[in-house]
Amino acid sequence: MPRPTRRALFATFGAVTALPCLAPAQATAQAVLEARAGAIVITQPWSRAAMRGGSGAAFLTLRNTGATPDRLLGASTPAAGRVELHSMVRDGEVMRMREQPAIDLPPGQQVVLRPGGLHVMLLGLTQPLDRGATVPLTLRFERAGEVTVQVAVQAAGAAGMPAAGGAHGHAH
Ligand SMILES: [Cu+2]
Repeated sequence: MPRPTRRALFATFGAVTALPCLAPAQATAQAVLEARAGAIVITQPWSRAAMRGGSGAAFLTLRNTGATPDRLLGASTPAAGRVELHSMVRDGEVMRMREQPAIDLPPGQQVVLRPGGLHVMLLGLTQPLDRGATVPLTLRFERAGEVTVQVAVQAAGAAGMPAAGGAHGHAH
């Protein structure tokens, strides 16, 4: 386990001050949310509506703007009893979720967590994920420390965040 360093703590404070103001929960939840932890830029965290007691998944884009590799080690939220990092792997004809110990973030690269791929699994929801609401999700990075982002809950079948301005909402 990496020990917390002064650098990581500093990164955490930097990230907190960079958090955007929270929009009212009934707003469209489509604002482009961006947060930063050290060299890691997190954009557009989103999820799908889900019932209390069930499970859900959070999706987001992670960009390592630094020159050093980092890793997403885990996450937590008051909205779920347990949070895991998952990937999807093919098992014969079906895709199955598999827990990942970490998600690698190579320097200068972007990693997209999305439906059908890597995701943050929210198990045992302690509250419903209501469309239009936001839920806090604290991400823990090996180097960059911790940052809390606001996950925008979309419709149950949503494929992604609505595009800013609505011009590119649905690609066919
Ligand atoms: Cu999963």
